[in-house]
Amino acid sequence: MGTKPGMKTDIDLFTPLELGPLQLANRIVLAPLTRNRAGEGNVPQAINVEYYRQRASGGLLISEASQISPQGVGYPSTPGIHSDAQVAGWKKITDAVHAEGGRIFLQLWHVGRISHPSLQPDGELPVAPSAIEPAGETATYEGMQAFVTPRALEINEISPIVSQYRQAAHNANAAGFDGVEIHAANGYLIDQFLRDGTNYRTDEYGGSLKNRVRFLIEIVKAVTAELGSERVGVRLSPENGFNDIKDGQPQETFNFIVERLNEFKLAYLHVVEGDMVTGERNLDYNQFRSAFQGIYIANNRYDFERATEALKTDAADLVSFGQLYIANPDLPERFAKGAKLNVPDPDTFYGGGEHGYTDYPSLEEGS
Ligand code: 8OZ
Repeated sequence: MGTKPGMKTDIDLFTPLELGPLQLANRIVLAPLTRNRAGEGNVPQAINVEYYRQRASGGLLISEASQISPQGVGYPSTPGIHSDAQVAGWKKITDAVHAEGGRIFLQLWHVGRISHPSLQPDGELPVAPSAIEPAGETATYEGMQAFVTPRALEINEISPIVSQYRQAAHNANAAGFDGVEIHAANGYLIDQFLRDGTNYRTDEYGGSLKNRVRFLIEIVKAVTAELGSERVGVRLSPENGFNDIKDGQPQETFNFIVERLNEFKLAYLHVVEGDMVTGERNLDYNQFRSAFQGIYIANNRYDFERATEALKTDAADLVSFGQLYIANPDLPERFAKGAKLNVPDPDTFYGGGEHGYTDYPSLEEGS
């Protein structure tokens, strides 16, 4: 039987995997998904507990993006991990997931310029590496509003934000999470530092690639010092244009970033492959996959067939699912049985209550 070198014919989505100290039951990951259903004070509430509990049979769950500080907020009803009430709210979620035998990481988030004064403390301007306005509009409590020009961070404001990432990781641990994922993707604050299209700084955080990566590396150092590197993952999106992010040389930029991340023995690298909105895919993701010396999670529009293929061709170790997991709380069981999938309803992705959130039927309940 002519199997190609590098093929992993014995591996599929149901092969367990060791992720640092954790034994994952399968290779199916719940992608981090903003659902805008946090309670008052951006505190996780009862329906959020039910949502994660329903999805606990995935090998690993990654929480929706969660703000490290009030300044990190960019959308209505998104949870944080900076207040005691938020930590207590998350603890109920991690307890529920663990009671089902699941594993869960928290995604650490600061949106940078992808915010609006109406969402910021004291109505202040959002902050960014440079004062460059994103094109388009953003969701606020008062409906869609135009983005504003952010305020460029002063150099002495950067290390306090790095410390907030560390404190947030500390809080995630107190909330019972198995680890954290640093959200360095999708055009938010860290990504704004990484890209030449949003970072015009002339100090040590801008200009050369080495300088643009400095903010991410300082955060990785701080967070791994807090939790141990085997409990920390990083998410990148090398060619995603979401949130008006641009880079002149994404393959080179991200090859360099991946090499820098090898200095830490991270739990994993999580990559949004291609563009989130259009699905277009032009970069060579095998370069990132093979350069990274650790577990690689592939994401963006995978289905059962493509995910299985990715594992068998050694293009990934784990695959995360977004829309399919929104609509199918028992996605691993459905994949295992080759069962029909519920169809996701985009109208209920962002905001609302139980409908489109916790009321997608399991196989047992029938559709
Ligand atoms: C879609 C809508 C709002 C936020 C991301 C946190 O892209 C998000 C997000 C996605 O990472």
